[in-house]
Amino acid sequence: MTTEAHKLDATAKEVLKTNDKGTYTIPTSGLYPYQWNWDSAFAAMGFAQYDVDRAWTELDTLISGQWDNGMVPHILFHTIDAGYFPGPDVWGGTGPIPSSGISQPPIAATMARMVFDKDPAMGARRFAPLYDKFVAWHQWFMDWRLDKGAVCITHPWEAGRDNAPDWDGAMARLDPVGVGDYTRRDTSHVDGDMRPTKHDYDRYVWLVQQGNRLKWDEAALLQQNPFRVADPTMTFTLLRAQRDLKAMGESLGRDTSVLDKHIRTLEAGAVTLWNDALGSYDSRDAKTGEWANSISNASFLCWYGGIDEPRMLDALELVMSKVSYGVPSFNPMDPKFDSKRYWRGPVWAVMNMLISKGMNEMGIKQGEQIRQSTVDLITEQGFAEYYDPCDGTPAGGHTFTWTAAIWLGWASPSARV
Ligand code: 9WN
Repeated sequence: MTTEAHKLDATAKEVLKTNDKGTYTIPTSGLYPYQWNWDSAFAAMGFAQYDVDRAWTELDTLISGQWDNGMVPHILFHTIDAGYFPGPDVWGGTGPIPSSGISQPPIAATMARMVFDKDPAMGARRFAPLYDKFVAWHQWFMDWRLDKGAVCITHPWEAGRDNAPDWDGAMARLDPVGVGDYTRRDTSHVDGDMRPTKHDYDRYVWLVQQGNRLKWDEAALLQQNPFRVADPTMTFTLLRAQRDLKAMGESLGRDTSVLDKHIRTLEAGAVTLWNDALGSYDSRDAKTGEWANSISNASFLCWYGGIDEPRMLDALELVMSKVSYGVPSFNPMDPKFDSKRYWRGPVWAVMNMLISKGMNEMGIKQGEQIRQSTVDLITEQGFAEYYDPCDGTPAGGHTFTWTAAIWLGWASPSARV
């Protein structure tokens, strides 16, 4: 391993240490001062490179926020911080810990399996009490979020790809009447040009207010929430998570037959996200049936979900050929592409890992190209939240947990031994 890689390993551990609150990790101070669901799962995978026990603690804390209906929230507000909006009072979450009222891409079972494999004896002991809780969380998606077997989001934040063009149609149809005045905090931490617009925020906040008003009753939300989009992020990550949960369940000697059924349902759901005219997996508005016509980085999660779709290789080659650092979060040939604005163009190390991991497992050589691009970005630009895919400029928050975790657990040469 090179001296530079050694140094980056040390810096990445420092980033995790800086953001470590003892039993959970924040994404970065200031901009995101709480525990986020998928960020935490990535953090566990990073910790597992040098402290497997701490990795399990991260997952324990995440699952300790689980609601009675099985949902594991996207944010846990452990201690109140006025620097983030919307906080727990706006959300009105009904779980054991103040929280948001929606979930996030369910990658935690997959990350738990990576942690499990680091020390199978400890894994069996630490995961045994979590197994049923993961089954219940995944069941909540199956009960409340399916459309033709594909997994829907009920708020753009649920997919973790907040302002992706995938939701533009559904967002335009929302009328955020009565949203009232509010003060954004995100734009006091980072440049507003790198963040979602006011048009988006009015609708994000309105959807939160609506959920709070309905006490996050999923049956009522199913009737009344005008936003419901079936999305490749959720569908492929849940499909993958069910497979990993099944593998861990089997090693614990549990009956996993219900997971087999879910896997079949989700595989059929994934087929309904294929947009033939676009030649790509796409998001579909569950209210109108309309395609988003979006080739996003989530479209390339098919391999991670266990589905080999050779036509996605053509799409990948095309988008990669238009940028210096892949994988861009949105098609660079589309007029809506914006290289600096969050999920409308920038490249994200976390998505790269999921895409590449899936490809590598299927023996698809382009997966290594994506890993190398991620190594270059982190080596040249450090541990940013995301990067401009055209010139690599770091964007959003800095000293970022998930990028450090991706380095330690996947991109670094030390992760490969
Ligand atoms: C809202 C923490 C989170 C990530 C999301 C990312 C961003 C939050 C925000 O930050 O979303 O959940 O306030 O912008 O889009 O994927 O989990 O890093």
